[in-house]
Amino acid sequence: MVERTIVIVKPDGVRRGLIGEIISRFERKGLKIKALKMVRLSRESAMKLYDVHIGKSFFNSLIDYMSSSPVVAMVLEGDGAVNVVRLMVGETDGRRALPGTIRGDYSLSISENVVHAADSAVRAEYEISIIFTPNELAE
Ligand code: FUP
Repeated sequence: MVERTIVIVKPDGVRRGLIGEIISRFERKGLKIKALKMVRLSRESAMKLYDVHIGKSFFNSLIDYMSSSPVVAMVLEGDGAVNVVRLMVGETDGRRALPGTIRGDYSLSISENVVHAADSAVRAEYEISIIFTPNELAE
């Protein structure tokens, strides 16, 4: 089923010059880029994005980090896009993520793990609406 999902190149990925590498992987896989932008997330947007983690020990540092410098957000479309992208991103902890995945190849950290990707189609639509305006998503 054709789905869309959202990927965010996190502040560490942008700072380390990995934007092009990450976009290339998704393009080579055959996913279509439907929207793309660089933006510095407000604390409010970061909190909405990670609302499922409110109250956890790492929540405040996660919000500080995600709003610390620009990120690159993109909407990707393709057959089974949500799951395909999660597989390409790898496990949360870069030390456990398999080689060949983005986190497995570029991260040694659980907090600075290069990319975010939505974990369901419903969640993807919610997260897309936090970052992109309807106009930016127009065909
Ligand atoms: P993921 O869906 O793989 O991005 O992982 P989670 O939703 O579990 O976590 C979201 C983000 O919270 C991680 F990318 C980094 C941060 N986090 C921590 O800093 N420490 C933790 O123990 C778990 C998550």
